[in-house]
Amino acid sequence: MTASTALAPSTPDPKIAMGWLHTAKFLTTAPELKHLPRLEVPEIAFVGRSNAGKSTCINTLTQQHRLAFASKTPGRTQSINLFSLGKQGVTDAVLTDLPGYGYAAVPKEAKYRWQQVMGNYLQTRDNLKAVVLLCDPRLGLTELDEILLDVIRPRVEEGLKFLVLLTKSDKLNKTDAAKALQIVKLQAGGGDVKLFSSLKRRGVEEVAQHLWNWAHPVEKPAKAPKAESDSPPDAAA
Ligand SMILES: Nc1nc2c(ncn2[C@@H]2O[C@H](COP(=O)(O)OP(=O)(O)O)[C@@H](O)[C@H]2O)c(=O)[nH]1
Ligand SMILES: [Mg+2]
Repeated sequence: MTASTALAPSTPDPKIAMGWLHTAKFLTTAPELKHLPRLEVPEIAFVGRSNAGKSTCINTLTQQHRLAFASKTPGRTQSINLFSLGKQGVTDAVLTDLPGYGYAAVPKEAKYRWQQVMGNYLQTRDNLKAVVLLCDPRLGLTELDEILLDVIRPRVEEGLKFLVLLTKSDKLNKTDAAKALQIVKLQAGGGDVKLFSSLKRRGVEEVAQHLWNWAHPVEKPAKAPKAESDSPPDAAA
């Protein structure tokens, strides 16, 4: 998978990106894709194992302690939760907190249901612009994370943005964090991977800038139409 780490030249000051994220409001919750409203604005999905730190990450990025439900009991968030973003009440993007996976105590039927819901969402949500995969660096990418990468690979090849965040990086010393980063970079096949910590606020502003850029792509100036080489000399007159 390919992705670029560098921030685009049009990247705003972190304060602008953080201010924009702070506008986040709960929009809706749904048990599966078919119950979600169809939206035109770019959508950025947060995915990962249960307990990876998704909800905490959303709360940290939006600077709202109780926006996404963060829990000490893994496996609790079983719905798709949408949060709208935008200044002056005009929604210009949506964040999605998807149900976590990989929690051992979840019964088989629930696991199967999760695969259906996630697969369906990731493969068919039209306005999905980017996926942020959260991963505990002490576990690395697990089998379920790899399955998820396989599911989104065709869309990444078509332009879906993709970023892996190694959450809770405050739990590792510098050497182990650097090692984890290298390993997951290899596992992610060249995809963009960053160390992150909600607790130590590591990587927060840079991730905010990525999110802002994904939601506000710079329109490339339209190329001037090429002169037809086989048109008669007076055709342009
Ligand atoms: N040390 C540390 N703990 C974190 C961090 N982010 C989340 N946690 C903890 O990890 C647990 C799971 O977090 P949560 O956001 O609910 O995970 P989710 O299931 O992926 O939504 C909670 O106890 C959080 O307090 C972090 O950056 N550092
Ligand atoms: Mg959660």
